[in-house]
Amino acid sequence: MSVSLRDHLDVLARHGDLLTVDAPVDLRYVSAVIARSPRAVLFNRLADYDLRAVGGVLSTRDRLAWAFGMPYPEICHRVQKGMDAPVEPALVADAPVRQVVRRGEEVDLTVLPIIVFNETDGGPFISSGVTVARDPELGFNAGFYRMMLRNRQTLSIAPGYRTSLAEFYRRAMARGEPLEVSVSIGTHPIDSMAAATFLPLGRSELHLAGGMRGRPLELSPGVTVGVPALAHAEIVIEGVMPPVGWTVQEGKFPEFHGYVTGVLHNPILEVRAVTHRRDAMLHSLQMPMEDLWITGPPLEANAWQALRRAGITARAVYATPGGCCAFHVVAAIEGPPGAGRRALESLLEVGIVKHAIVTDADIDVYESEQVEWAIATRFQADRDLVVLTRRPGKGIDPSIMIWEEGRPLTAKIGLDATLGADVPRSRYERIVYPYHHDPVVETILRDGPVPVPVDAATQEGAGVRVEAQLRGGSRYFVEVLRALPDVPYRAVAATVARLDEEGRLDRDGEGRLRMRGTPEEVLRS
Ligand SMILES: Cc1cc2nc3c(=O)[nH]c(=O)nc-3n(C[C@H](O)[C@H](O)[C@H](O)COP(=O)(O)O)c2cc1C
Ligand SMILES: [Mn+2]
Repeated sequence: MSVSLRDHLDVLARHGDLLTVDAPVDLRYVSAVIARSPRAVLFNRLADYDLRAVGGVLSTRDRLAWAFGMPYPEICHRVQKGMDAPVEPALVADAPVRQVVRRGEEVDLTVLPIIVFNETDGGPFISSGVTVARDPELGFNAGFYRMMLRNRQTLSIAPGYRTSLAEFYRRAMARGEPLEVSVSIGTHPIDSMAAATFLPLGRSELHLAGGMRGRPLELSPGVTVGVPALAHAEIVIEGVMPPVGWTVQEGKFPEFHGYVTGVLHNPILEVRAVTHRRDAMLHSLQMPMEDLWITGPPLEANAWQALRRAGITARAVYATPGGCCAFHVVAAIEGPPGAGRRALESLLEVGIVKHAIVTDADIDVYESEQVEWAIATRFQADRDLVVLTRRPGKGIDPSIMIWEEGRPLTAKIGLDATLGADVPRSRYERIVYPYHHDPVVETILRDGPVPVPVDAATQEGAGVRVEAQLRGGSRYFVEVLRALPDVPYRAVAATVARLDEEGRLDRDGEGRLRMRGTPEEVLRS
């Protein structure tokens, strides 16, 4: 079973999706190389640094699918499984991440290859740290919170105000105590996804990771703090957040929504120890692409749950990358007329979803052009649009202009692109190309020998046989062709043309061909 980032790199290498750079690279180029590389990148040597760097390991849907060993759309069900059946983590001795231990005055963060990601960053940033904390009443918590390098033994950390970590910190401050944390850098994508999952206060992402794997997440006891770290991480930073609050300037930094956020005030993290594998690599987790695919499936899991609670049968749910895998969700549903609106109302309550779309089950929600097509052809704005105003929003959404009592307010919309109950289904006849799945078509595409009806005798009898077909009842042109596989197309077309010229051809209300009746029959009908 894959437990480490290295295991994941092996998987990427097997898929030809890892570029290994052995020449020494200056850290200033690492961000751009990761951004421009079509593959994940492992920098085996860095000029002036002993440790290695790696990036892009989470940048595509495929990379996540390979990490989980399942198609991407199924990952959300694995998250759900972890939520339903969490597994207690296990402490292990002699974790690889403790091969090198520096504590106290030996700590020097500047030996770590921490990169600058973006032109206007406030400094070098650690973006890939899974921060573990413990609260006496609430237990463990784990999440990602970016950290900016300040000096040899100090980082700042960005817990926001509404995360569980922010609440743990406020509680520690109320006790007048520092909050101890461990920061595990370079984790397996399953553990990273667990840490990126929003769980209610008091529920532990470490237990979620165990539940997602069906076996305990292995932790290593802290060497200077009372909180453990992920045993199979590359690097662990231990430290405390002194009980002084959000006091230091921090940022700017690129955010998950694809923009650079401004300078904030954030807490300090005083570092007590750094431990790492002997040949450790620092994961330069690049925003936004490496953030998206670990935040989508947890959101999709919550969306499935919300739809189930609303009594809706869903076929597929996708948090789309264009919607930052957070603001947009598309669901293909089955259900009675009216289910679309109910589905939208549920989806717009999930996470920070702002725009939701529901389609019928025949739409592939992973193909944005199909979703757009459903909107183009099944949606009427005055009938199928749900608009909500003044809902709780996400503070860093740059479009939000309304704040009330310090809370950002957002508008939301839902688009019901399912077939309207009152619209005739006959308007939605799908195009089917004749002989689409016929083996002959394959043969033509392969440029192999194709059977052609050429028998002169059958051609001679063709007119009679086509007429017999049309006398047998109404037939689409293609139905006549299919009934007479040995008759050349041109003979069928010529017969139909002749019958038309002779005034003997008729058409029914569906456009099928038939023979015109005798004058008596016509009068009777
Ligand atoms: C790569 C990555 C970086 C993140 N950086 C931050 C951050 O700097 N500050 C923040 O508040 N949330 C950040 N998040 C989101 C939190 O990790 C996420 O909201 C998590 O659910 C919070 O967990 P908590 O409520 O248990 O503290 C980040 C998520 C990812 C995947
Ligand atoms: Mn949490």
